[in-house]
Amino acid sequence: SADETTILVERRGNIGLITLNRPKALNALNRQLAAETVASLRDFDADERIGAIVLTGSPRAFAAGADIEEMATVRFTDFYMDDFLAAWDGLRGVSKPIVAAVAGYALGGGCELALMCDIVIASEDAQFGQPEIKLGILPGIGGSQRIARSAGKALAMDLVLTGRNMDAREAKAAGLVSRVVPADQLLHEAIETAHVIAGYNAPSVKMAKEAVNRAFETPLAEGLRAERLLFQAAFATEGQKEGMEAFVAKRAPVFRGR
Ligand code: CO8
Repeated sequence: SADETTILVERRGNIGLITLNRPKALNALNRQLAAETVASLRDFDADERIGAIVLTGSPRAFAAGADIEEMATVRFTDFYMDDFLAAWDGLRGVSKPIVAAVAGYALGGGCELALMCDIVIASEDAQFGQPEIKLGILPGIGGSQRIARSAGKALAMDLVLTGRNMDAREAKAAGLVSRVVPADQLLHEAIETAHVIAGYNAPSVKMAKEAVNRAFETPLAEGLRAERLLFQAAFATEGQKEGMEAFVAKRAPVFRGR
């Protein structure tokens, strides 16, 4: 029912953990789940105590895509006037790193959601794919673009046109996944990764994420210029002073929130 939440939200020290929680529907991404997930991501992004966010699903499915039941009767004009995928665009405004911990199916919108995250850690049993073509549609929240940019045209066309699944190893080899780990280590690995990031100089973490994202949005010369300015800006942060002083003094740095 609409009263139940579709996600679980926890704080673990200085990281935020969001678990997609519609396991009976393999975490199909309906409107409510989109709104709740993006709202929680933005809450964590605004929370000074949080340095990184982990987004995960269930053991059987990260997410099996958009909710097909919800979409089945939608017509063009409904979609055009009330673009319910637009909620997911809010994810691009999250400036803190998001680590996706992917087990089981990451299909359609589920694959696209993983690809919107900054680091993707997959369990050995993860399955990625864009099966929309089998439903008479095509990817709608970035799959055709992000797979083409990260892995190249060959794999993007193969996945998007055939709808076939790809296992974690293939996704890793293609550059769509950062790491592959045994299923029983997935969440631990993702949380540890988020903890490592959350322990660094928060402004330089934000700058680093922005710098890498520029690679997907601009020509090289502009990306290089943006990186150089962000690099210089890092010297305006306390964390740069602390990080370098600590190195010179052979002690561990202690980074504060800003
Ligand atoms: N939407 C709604 N319900 C779903 C979905 C889904 N995408 N996927 C699974 N379910 C439901 C099933 O209907 C079933 O419900 P019930 O128990 O009530 O019958 C339950 O989850 C379990 O699923 P199965 O019984 O099918 O489990 P199997 O192990 O037999 O199969 C599969 C697992 C292969 C993953 C299968 O469920 C499947 O093919 N699912 C659909 C995958 C798919 O086509 N995804 C793409 C959807 S379209 C899309 O994502 C558009 C992207 C652009 C917008 C993105 C916005 C978020």
